Amino acid sequence: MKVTLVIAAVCVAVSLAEPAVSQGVRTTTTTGTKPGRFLSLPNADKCAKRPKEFSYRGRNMFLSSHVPALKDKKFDWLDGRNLCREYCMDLVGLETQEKNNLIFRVIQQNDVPYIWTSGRICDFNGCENRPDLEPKNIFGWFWSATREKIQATNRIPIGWGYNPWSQTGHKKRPQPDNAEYDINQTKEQCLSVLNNVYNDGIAWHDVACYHEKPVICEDNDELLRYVAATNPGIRL
Ligand SMILES: *[C@@H]1O[C@H](CO)[C@@H](O)[C@H](O)[C@H]1NC(C)=O
Ligand SMILES: [Ca+2]
Repeated sequence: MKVTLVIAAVCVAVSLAEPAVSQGVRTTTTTGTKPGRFLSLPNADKCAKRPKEFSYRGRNMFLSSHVPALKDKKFDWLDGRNLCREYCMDLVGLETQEKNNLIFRVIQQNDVPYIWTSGRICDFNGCENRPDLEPKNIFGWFWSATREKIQATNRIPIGWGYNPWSQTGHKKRPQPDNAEYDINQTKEQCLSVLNNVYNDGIAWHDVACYHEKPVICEDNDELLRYVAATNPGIRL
């Protein structure tokens, strides 16, 4: 039971139909530094009052540093997901070039140094024996919020005019490069958008998930449906 819940919580394509809302979900092995952590459930009150700073295709979003109570706060990747999830949201997914351009614009116009997205590499229990995810650094990435696969990292995605992954980084090599692993065996399992940290403009980087960053949260259909169904009459 525990194992299937871990898969449902974090893995993309392994179990597309698993409800993410059934109960608190263990994510023990997925972030490394803090064992025994769980994915948060939505809070109906917070969902009803969630910040709606801007939207894309009907889904509300906000940048955490624009919410007064969160202004100077930063979050590791899982805490960032949980902040969003209590609002019936999740970390933003950059599924299309149009949406990516919108988020890059928000980062640029507000001079945001970096954010977490919901991107993660599928390298935990449930991701093994999946030839379609190999090699992991090219084919193993997905958006946790929707469990949708990310296209191959080493070429321009189909439907896009550029590769959003940076062509440089700590090792002066194209991302993802898992660079921190070479320093001290900490894997770079999470997807951050960095604003010109390597003189590379605004671009995607694989980064170790313990780093603390502001986040962009995005409405999560599954969590909104769950809260709507369990709170008759609620206005979301
Ligand atoms: C690994 O190295 C990075 C960069 O020097 C450092 O910030 C981090 O704390 C190190 N992690 C561990 C587990 O030693
Ligand atoms: Ca990297």
